[in-house]
Amino acid sequence: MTDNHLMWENLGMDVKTHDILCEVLPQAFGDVYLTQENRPNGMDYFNMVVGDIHGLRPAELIKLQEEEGKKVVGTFCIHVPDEVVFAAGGIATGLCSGSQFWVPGGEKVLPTATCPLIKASLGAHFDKTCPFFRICDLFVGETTCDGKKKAWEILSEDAEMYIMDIPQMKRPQDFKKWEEEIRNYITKIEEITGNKVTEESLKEAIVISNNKRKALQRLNNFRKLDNIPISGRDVLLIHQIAFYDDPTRFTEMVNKLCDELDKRKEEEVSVFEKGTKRILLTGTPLSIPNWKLHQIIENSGGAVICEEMCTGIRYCEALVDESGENIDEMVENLAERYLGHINCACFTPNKARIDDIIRLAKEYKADGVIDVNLKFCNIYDTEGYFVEKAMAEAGIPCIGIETDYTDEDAEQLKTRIGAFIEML
Ligand code: BJ8
Repeated sequence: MTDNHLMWENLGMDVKTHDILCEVLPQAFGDVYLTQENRPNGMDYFNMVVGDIHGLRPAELIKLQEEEGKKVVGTFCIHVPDEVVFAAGGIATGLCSGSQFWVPGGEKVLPTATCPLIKASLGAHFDKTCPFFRICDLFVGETTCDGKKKAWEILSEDAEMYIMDIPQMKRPQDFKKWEEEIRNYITKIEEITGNKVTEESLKEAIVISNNKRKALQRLNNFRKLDNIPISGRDVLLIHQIAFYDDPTRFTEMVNKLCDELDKRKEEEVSVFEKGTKRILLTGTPLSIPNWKLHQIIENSGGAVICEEMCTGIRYCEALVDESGENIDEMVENLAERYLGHINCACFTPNKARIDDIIRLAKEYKADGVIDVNLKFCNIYDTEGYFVEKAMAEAGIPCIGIETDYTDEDAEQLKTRIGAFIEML
């Protein structure tokens, strides 16, 4: 592996502190991933990406900034349409952070009773221990939950931020408002990149993003089989990398993996023993490198077969209608997909999410559902009431769990999840 220290120094990172993260991450990855048997060869690419996650892609982004004048836009939520950035010749990258390593840094500026995802994201920025935060030319926040809304104000003291005001309902006037927000976002991105979003470029960006979604959905479809040819944790990793990688290359690599899985399907290869219980996860996102639950579930006699999460189905299932002929129609189609088809708990009411969980549990033949809540996320925690009620009515076994990024509750989770799986 190349030594990235010079690049990190040039980015103004706290290299010494960051070295501590570099020491623990390979061990964690090895424990969760490399201990698995019979992994598809197509995982090699994703292993490589994550093995040098703070080196490879950051170096590529810096090169594109320096040699081609490209702008990098960092986002924190799947409601923000990447297509706009791509259409203006920019690069979009996810910034949500999934490690406890960054949480204490976030707690220096945020209340302790804030969800770990927000604390880790701000910690990664203010501690200067994540190259992606250093590289971005603009951060784009959104008004989904209260924690994020207020965190953006703090982040904006130290970085250029643009906020998209996401409606909290899905009435016709809310779609109109979201269209307006997307139009304003186009203007902002044009200003930052110095490039115009044209009919051609937006159309092309919609196709590129849809192709990525289709590849991910092709991958997810293998998890509906009785013989599941890939583990849940591998699919989670791919979903997490989707937020960072070049979209066209990523799509190609996912499709290549799927070609291999097609062969496994024919040969009825499964990475799980017969009788392994099929678990659907729903709830708050699992940002990289948050692999804790998948590891516990899959080491306790379960297989994760679907994530009704933003690091899962919510990210890839719905496509943007490609038939838009002009910018107005395309913006309307983007609004329809990015507001209408993402069922985040920030909406009221949010019955479509409950319907999705029931539908997905059937499609993926789930034996049980685990409703996951990141500690201090009020909206998903509260919605857990409806999730548990609906699962009981539908006769689908379900438990709710709350966790954070530490390993302190690992033993307790193993006991609870183990008992749940045994009962299925
Ligand atoms: S669309 S889930 S990515 S907002 S877990 S920060 S909600 S307190 S991450 Fe999210 Fe967009 Fe919704 Fe998805 Fe707040 Fe809850 Fe934390 Fe959350």
